[in-house]
Amino acid sequence: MMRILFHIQTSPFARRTRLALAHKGLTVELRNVRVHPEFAEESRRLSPLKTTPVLVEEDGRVLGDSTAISHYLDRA
Ligand SMILES: N[C@@H](CCC(=O)N[C@@H](CS)C(=O)NCC(=O)O)C(=O)O
Repeated sequence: MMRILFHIQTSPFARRTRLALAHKGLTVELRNVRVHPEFAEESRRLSPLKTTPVLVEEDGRVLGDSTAISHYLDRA
């Protein structure tokens, strides 16, 4: 399974996560929740925070909050 990022193109929180992933050379499938309502639903189902960005790791682990995602990527 590929790493997935549920995001909004213009959100600074999402941009921060996209930059962190790019900085680490990690590839990700981007799912824009504004363009595709079904992605918004899926993202809300996956994360209790109900905000974007939401990162789904290759092992299925779900991470929310751009700060927490950055810390996780730094450790991983
Ligand atoms: N602390 C969160 C904030 C994220 C956030 O507020 N995202 C907005 C979009 S820019 C959102 O999902 N809002 C939808 C909502 O609050 O229901 C983070 O850093 O990821």
